Amino acid sequence: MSKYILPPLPYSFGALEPYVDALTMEIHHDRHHQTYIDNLNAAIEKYPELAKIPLDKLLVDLEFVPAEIRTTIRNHGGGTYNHNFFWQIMSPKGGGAPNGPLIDLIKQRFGNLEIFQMQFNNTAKSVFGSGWAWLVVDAQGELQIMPTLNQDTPIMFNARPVLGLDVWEHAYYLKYQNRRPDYINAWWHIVNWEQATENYLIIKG
Ligand code: MN3
Repeated sequence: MSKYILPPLPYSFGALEPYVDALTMEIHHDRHHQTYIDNLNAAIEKYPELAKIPLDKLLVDLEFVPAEIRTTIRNHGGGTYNHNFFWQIMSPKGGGAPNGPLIDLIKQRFGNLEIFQMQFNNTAKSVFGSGWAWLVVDAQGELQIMPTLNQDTPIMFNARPVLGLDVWEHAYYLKYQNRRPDYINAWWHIVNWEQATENYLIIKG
């Protein structure tokens, strides 16, 4: 039996329309995410002792992963981890502004929500090629905006994700083609701030 399985989407493929279209969601979830999981499972099957180690630990301690599968764990384990996170951070009931402690901290750190979103958008637009933009809590406990390349994940850099946006072309190309900025702007309409706040509270313990 495979160790990792594709988690079901918490909403239908079309639920995030018109901001993310149903066909993109179906291909992104059922094919791209599934492929990361399949390749992760294939690597783990070669080294069954790794099956006992949680995925986040494997990614944080990549240097202890056998060299033969290290790149596969980094890319496909990272892809598995990032997409598990990504589906949760969107919702058909999303958008607007966060409540509670997260909005206060965003204001403290960035000035206001609009400035934060502008800086986040700039980071997301600036990722060259494939990658992600993140709002994280860094090792000092501060909110930071950071990019990652390919399927690298903030936990590999001692940061924990609150919010993350996939800017691989597979996430937007069918609807937006080369217009990544339009996809980024649209995405704020479906951001699940409740989940982001929960992520923050879990990190803060
Ligand atoms: Mn993706």
